[in-house]
Amino acid sequence: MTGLFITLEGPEGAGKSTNREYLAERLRAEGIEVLLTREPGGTPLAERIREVLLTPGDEQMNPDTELLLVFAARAQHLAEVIRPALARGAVVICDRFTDSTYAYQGGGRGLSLERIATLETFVQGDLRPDLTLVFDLPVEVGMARATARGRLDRFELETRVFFEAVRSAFLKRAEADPARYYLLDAALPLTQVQQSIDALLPQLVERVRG
Ligand code: T5A
Repeated sequence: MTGLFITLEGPEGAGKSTNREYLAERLRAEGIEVLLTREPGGTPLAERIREVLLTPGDEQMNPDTELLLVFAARAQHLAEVIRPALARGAVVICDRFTDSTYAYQGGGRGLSLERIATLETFVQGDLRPDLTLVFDLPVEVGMARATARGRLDRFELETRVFFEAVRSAFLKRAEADPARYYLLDAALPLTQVQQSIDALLPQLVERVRG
């Protein structure tokens, strides 16, 4: 068996958290070791950085500070959790990873993609996800789901223009590399979204078993 690194991406309220559990259960049912984690976060220290990133505050966070915090949390997460799990042959399912940085800090905040790429290589070396599921849906549908859930975090308080830019950035990345990205229509009812995930399972199991 070899490790497999799967990331789940998409705008707010797209169903990543709901479906990460579903995908993990389906793989575990095949006898595969699955490590389920998320970003920002995934270790106690990285979860503390997550709090800083998501909690609205009086002081406006500088976009460069935001970018560096995201990668600081990622460095910790990779060292403590992701790399060890991949090394022992587990499937790692990570709810958000560096595609979110390209979408939110790049697309949403307008930071330089070259600068993000430099940090990506600095923090990750040549590690990239093997497969990325992009849960795509119209901004208003995702925001309605997030709002229905209760209090909004610092990102969820952003404007519609910001979220349209985030969504386009995800779509652009998915279009540029169809071998790595699997695009799902997350506006469909949950059962249909999960049918699309089921369609992926045989090839995933085969890749893990080599
Ligand atoms: N961030 C993150 C960056 O800016 N840069 C980075 O590099 C990284 C890694 C993290 C924030 O950090 C930012 C992006 C984010 O703003 P988060 O909590 O991890 O925040 O991410 P969110 O997208 O905010 O998480 P959400 O919980 O809002 O979205 P999910 O996980 O996509 O959605 P989920 O599964 O919780 O579902 C939301 C609601 O919709 C329902 C669910 O039951 C739930 O109530 N739902 C559906 N309803 C109808 N039909 C379906 N198909 C449904 N699927 C789910």
